[in-house]
Parts: sequence; structure tokens; C-alpha cells
Amino acid sequence: MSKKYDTPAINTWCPGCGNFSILNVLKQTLDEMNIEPWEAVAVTGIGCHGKFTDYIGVNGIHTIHGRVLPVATAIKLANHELTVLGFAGDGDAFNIGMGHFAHAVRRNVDITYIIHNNLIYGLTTGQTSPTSKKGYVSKTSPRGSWEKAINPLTQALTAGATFVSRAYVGEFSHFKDVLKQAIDHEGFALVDVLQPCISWNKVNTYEFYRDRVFKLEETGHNTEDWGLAYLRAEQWGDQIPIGVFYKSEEAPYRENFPALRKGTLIKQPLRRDMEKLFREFM
Ligand SMILES: Cc1ncc(C[n+]2csc(CCOP(=O)(O)OP(=O)(O)O)c2C)c(N)n1
Ligand code: SF4
Repeated sequence: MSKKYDTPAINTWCPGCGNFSILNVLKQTLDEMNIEPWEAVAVTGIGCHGKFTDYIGVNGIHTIHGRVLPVATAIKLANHELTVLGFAGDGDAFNIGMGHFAHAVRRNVDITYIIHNNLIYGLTTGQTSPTSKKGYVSKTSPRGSWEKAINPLTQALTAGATFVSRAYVGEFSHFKDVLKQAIDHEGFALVDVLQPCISWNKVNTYEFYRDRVFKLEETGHNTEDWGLAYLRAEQWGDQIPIGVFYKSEEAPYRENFPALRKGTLIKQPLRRDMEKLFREFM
């Protein structure tokens, strides 16, 4: 595997964590898509997934909890030539960051949003998260969670997403294929990744997923059928679908900005005397 996306950082994820697979899939995907390290930017939230910016050798910003999407949106608007990749845990994305999700989706911001969905809070030692299933027992829900779980896929579909997908870390080449399609997609692309947390989630383990996941494309699934995508997105139990659920073509967010039709913002000449502006704040 190419070493050009490696960094010197010492990896502190637990050995066997599903995050390793996400990192390796991403490196291979970027390499195979000929996206050079300086052509991509990774934005991460707070959590075990947040260390991604240390471990992937592309431009990166480790932002504050729940704010991956507004930061990624700003980067894309400032320089839409970059491949912008957002990485968030299920807690980061669907608790503190939930408000941003529907807006990034309905705007169709041209970014790929990768959810490290381990169905718990990993970094803070295994508390129930918004995607934990009803009845899930943890130190914050010792009698079992009584709240309905948030489903990232149905949330995205109802908000009007143009690319909705799910991958599983144990299906390496399938994951890579889904990720390539998501990065290629012009508009907001969700990749909900089923990522076992071997230290804290003793229910949704590698064995759990190995016995349940199946590939949608092997069922003749039609990715243009929103209703079918919704039905499949609700399926969770003995059988768990992975793959591309839905995709459609719509203009990405930046096309609403006449100034961006002339090219990426950072390459346009400044029309204001910025020196004067900066002096005002000194
Ligand atoms: C504003 C704020 N609130 C709470 C926290 C504590 N906190 C750190 S990580 C985290 C959640 C981690 O879970 P998740 O986003 O699912 O990521 P994972 O660790 O599983 O990758 C929380 C609540 C924080 N750092 N900042
Ligand atoms: S606590 Fe869980 S999510 Fe975090 S590094 Fe360890 S196995 Fe991975």
C-alpha cells in the first residue's frame, strides 16, 4: 500500500478497533482515485474517530465537538477544488452535531460525511449514544435505553440527501467501492460505517455483523427508488443491508453562489483592502 498518506503519529486506538479498517480503506481509496495528499482535507469531531486527522496524511482540522459539518461546509465554499471529507462519531454527529446534519443535507454541500458508527460513545468509555438501540445497557442506561435510536440513513433520506450509503468495516473491498462512489458524487454523500468498538460495545461485535450484513446490490436494489431505500434503511435485525441505498443528481450548494462560478474563491483577487480591515482589529 502507498505510504504517501501515512503520518509519524503513534496510533493509540485499541488494537482491533474498527477505526483501523476505515483508515486503511480511506488511504487505498484516495490512492486509487489519484487524490494527492494536498488535494484533500479531513475534518474530524471529538471522539476516538477524531484522532483520524493525526493518522491520515492529508490537510486536516480537528474541530470542536459536533461541528464537523459547518467547518467542512466553509472549507468547501472557500476552495471547492479540494476533496472535503468529514469524519464524525455517532455521538458527535447525532447528538451535539445533530442540528447541522439536516442543513448540510438539504443544502447538498459537496462533501463526503463518514460516520464511525459504533453505536456508543467510545472515547468517554462506552456510554449510550443516540444511535444505540432501544434497550441497550450501558453505564448511562443500566436498565436499558428507553429512547428510540436515531437512524442516520432515514434521517438523511427525509432531509433530502442525494447520496445515502452504509458500509461495514469487515467488508473491505465493498467499503472501498461505496466510498469511491461517495467521493465521486457531486453533492452531500453520507457513508454510515458500522464500526465495532471492541472495548465497550459487547453487543455489536464483528461476530454480530458477520452473521447479519448483506450487500444491497446483490438483491437487485434500485438506488433511484426513494421509497425502497427508506424501507431498506429501516431494516435492522437478523439481516442488515449495506451498500448504496439511494442516489440522485441535484446541483451542489456552491452553484447557488454566483461568485463561485468564476472559480474557486481562494484563487480570486481580493477586492477589498484587507490590510485596512485587519488594522481595525489590531
Ligand atoms: C462540548 C463537549 N461536550 C462533551 C464532550 C465529551 N465528549 C468527548 S467525546 C464524546 C462523544 C464520543 O462519542 P462519538 O462521537 O460517538 O465518538 P467515538 O469516540 O465513539 O469515536 C463526548 C460526549 C466534549 N468533549 N465536548
Ligand atoms: S474505545 Fe472503542 S472506538 Fe475507541 S479506540 Fe478503543 S475500540 Fe476503538
